[in-house]
Formats: sequence, C-alpha cells, structure tokens
Amino acid sequence: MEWETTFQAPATDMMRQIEWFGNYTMWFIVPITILVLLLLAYCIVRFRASANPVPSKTSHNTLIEVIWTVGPVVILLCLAIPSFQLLTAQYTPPEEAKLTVKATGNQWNWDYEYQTDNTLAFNSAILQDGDRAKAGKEDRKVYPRLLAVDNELVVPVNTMTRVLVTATDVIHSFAMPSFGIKIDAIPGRTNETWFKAEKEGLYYGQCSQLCGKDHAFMPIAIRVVSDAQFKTWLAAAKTDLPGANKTLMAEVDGQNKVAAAGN
Ligand SMILES: [Cu+2]
Repeated sequence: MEWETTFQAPATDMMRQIEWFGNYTMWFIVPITILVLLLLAYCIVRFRASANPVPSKTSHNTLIEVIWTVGPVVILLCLAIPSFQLLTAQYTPPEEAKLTVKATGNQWNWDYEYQTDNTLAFNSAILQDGDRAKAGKEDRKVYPRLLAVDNELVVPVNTMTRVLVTATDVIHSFAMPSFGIKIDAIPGRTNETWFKAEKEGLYYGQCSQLCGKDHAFMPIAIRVVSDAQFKTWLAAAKTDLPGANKTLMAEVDGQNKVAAAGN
C-alpha cells in the first residue's frame, strides 16, 4: 500500500507483541521530547542575557538531583521489563516445530531446504522483469518489482515453523517484517528462529545485512497456504517445482477472485 508509515500488518503473534512494544515506547519518547523542548525554550527566553544580566551562582539542589536520578531509573525499568519479556519470548518457541526449513544466504539469492522425508531443496532469486510473463507473475501489485522472487518459500498456515539460517559466502540476514523475525545468516554457523503465520497470503522481506553489490536484490518471499494446499504442493514440488508453483498460484489466485466477488 502507498504512503505507509508504520510497521506492516502483523501476520504472527510475535509481530503483534513487537508492534505493541513499539507503540508503548512512544508513550515515553513523545512526552520526554516535549518536556525537554519546553524546558529548553523556557531557559532560552527566561535567562537570556538581556532579561537576566546577573546569572545565579546556584550549583546544587538536592531535591532536583534526586528527581532527575530516580525519574530516569523508573522510566528505564518501565521500558526494560517488557523489553526483556519480549526478547525472552522471541527465543522461547511456545511449542515444538512441525516443519523445519533451512535458509542459506548466497551472494545474492537464497537456497531453501525442507527437512521432511525426501528433502526438497531449491533456489529462490529475484524475479527478473523479462521472466514475469513466463512465470505468470505479471500483476505488479501481487508481485512487486524488487520483492517478487522466482520460487517462493511455501509454508502451511498456523503451523509452528522452525527456520535454520546460514550462509555460504558472507553474512546475510533473513528478515520477514510481518512475521517479526530477523536473524543473521553467518557462514559456518547455524542460527535458529521460528514463526507461526496466522494468515494465508504472500509476504515479502529482504536480506537485511549489507552483503555486497546486489544486497538490495535478494528479496525473501514466503507464501502461507492452507495445510492441504501445502501437502499437495510439497508432494508435487519434489519432482516438478515450477509446475507445483503454477498449480498453487492458480488455486490461490482463484480463491482471491472468489473472495473479491464477495462469496
Ligand atoms: Cu545478503
């Protein structure tokens, strides 16, 4: 959507919590900024040289010193407690993962591997404008330039999904804003994160660690579908990935058209 100024709409409970914390923090930031601005303005006007030619020589005031020490401590505690709770929640999956996928960052695309019986692995790279027609991805609202990819990572809705993240060459970062996840992809090391997407749809993220010339051109696209659609896609994708993707796209687009018609 155009002119968006805040976070993308959350698709996981984790992102909802992050959004809440962001808004909560604003209730501290805005009043403090206004207070400091008003104090500054007052001092500039009230104590300017022409209005106040002989400055006060006061250097200590116990009451004010106690207030400006205790006040910030209380404010920091109010921020720290929910912040640490949120951080803990991000590292504590509420349940065992039902699906594990591995995302490997390369200069400048992603490899995805499904850790299921008969592993499925494929590469996901930015969608070139010349390939749109062939891929059936001509609608730029659904498949935006610089965000759309050739092969999306497909996952089932409402399913605890573990993501193992690593890289082959330099440090990349696997980030999906509407899921509230962002984790570095480091060569020789496996990082782990998780998400549980609550809404079907197509979500976009980008590599979020400067990784060279085409850093801006290695988007991440995750397609969240129903359990049945995922099972069908997974079975078909093992032998024919482009075919499986096309079938899934036709089905999902068909659903959207039905929804748009008001059924
Ligand atoms: Cu990268």
